[in-house]
Amino acid sequence: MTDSACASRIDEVFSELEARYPNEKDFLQAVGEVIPSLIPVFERHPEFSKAGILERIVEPDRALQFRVSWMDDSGKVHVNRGYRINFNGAIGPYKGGLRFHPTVNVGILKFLAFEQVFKNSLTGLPIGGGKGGSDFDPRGRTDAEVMRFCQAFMSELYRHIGPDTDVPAGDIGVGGREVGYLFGMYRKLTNTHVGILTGRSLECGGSFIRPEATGYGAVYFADEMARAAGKSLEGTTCLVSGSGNVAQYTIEKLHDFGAVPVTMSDSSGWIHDPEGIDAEKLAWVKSLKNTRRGRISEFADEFSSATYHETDRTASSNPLWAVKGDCAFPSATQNEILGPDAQNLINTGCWLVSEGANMPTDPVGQSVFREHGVLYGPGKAANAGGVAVSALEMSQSSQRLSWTREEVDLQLQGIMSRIYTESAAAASEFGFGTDLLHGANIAGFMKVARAMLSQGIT
Ligand code: NDP
Ligand code: 2IT
Repeated sequence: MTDSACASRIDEVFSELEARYPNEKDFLQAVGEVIPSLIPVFERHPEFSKAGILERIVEPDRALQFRVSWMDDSGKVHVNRGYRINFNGAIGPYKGGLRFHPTVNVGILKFLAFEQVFKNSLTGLPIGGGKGGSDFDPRGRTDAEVMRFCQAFMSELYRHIGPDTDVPAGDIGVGGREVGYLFGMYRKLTNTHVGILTGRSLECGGSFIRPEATGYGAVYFADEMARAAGKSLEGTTCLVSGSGNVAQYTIEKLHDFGAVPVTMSDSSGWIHDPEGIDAEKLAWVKSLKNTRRGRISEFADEFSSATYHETDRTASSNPLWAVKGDCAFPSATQNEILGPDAQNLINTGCWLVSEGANMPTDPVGQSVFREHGVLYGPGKAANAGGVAVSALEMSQSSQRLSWTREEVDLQLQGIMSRIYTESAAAASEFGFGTDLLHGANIAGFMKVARAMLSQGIT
């Protein structure tokens, strides 16, 4: 195929996907972000086109949907939808989190699972890509209700997962508590104690540093980007969104680098503390969010240096991203930095963005960052630390050994550094300069494409 024929075939595959899945906007956005990066790759590798790699890599290996029936504390019966998407298993068992959030649907999980394929490949570890979850909303539910829901969810999922088949973990709405209940039910149903879920507690065979890994990794990745540009995180003012797992450990690691985080958020609003969210305030947030399960608005009642602002969902921009800062760590959810937000970040002098969340910046926002030369770490690279340590947890489970905290943290640092180097090298090799978005897409793609090629048409 000529170069232009190759580019038009790639466009055609995307148009067919748009026509087939018009309602899966987030999935189409995720694929649309990857497609431009692949054009020079397919031009150089006609064998990929011949083997239909693109046509195959955009369709999940399989997608499972099931009913989850459970009873609340008052005896009322509820029905939720449960899902597990096995997107691509060419390089290892399917691996990826479970999201419990009312917005969950097939399109959102396909976007997350598709991202996960590239991210997992980037870690250099043998893990395929998957994602799952439910439209169950844990907010406002008692521990007993969450436990019954998790048990009902696992009473179907257990048939489809296994340490060499598919290994779920946490994501939004699924943390240590949920993983514990899910694991307990799996063990009860199968009478096996194996690594079928990562993010388990240490007592249940989990790994040191897994809870910290995504946030720590996003900061290690930011440090790589800053150092390569002759800059440093030390003394920087950092904007963080979210107040869950990823946001909390991003803030914890920023302290180690001498940076000053000044914002956090939840789905209701955000806080700004110009004096900095220090270790004491962070410990208070952990207790608020992980134990008392309260709202971030309470931060401003507790600490007089902070102000609270409700989020206006109808507004075209989120004022959190207009706070003056050097670095941004979006750590809540997808599409939380839109074009106007990216412009606000530029206007206030932000020079680095490291994405803890999955796909937090929309395509317009990404082009604003590109135009202004912002050091931009896309989610599939910057937040890969979480799943990387999940893969290390799988290794420890198989060995029936537990590595030390220091050992796992050192491996995490090495992995984040390699992801940076390989993404930067791929960008440069394929003519994208220093653009890490293209670089991460290409570096993640190559290993999966080669594995698919070697396995024949399956
Ligand atoms: P948590 O459930 O621990 O925290 C999520 C945070 O984001 C909460 O503060 C939540 O607020 C907020 N949030 C969720 N949905 C929305 C929304 N629609 N609008 C505004 N705020 C929202 O999840 P995690 O910290 O684990 O996940 C955060 C992001 O990081 C997600 O994009 C996830 O996919 C990604 N990620 C997570 C990894 C992990 O290891 N956990 C690994 C890699 C990426 P509220 O409490 O009000 O719901
Ligand atoms: O998006 C992600 O990488 C995760 N939610 C973590 C997946 C995992 O298997 O640890």
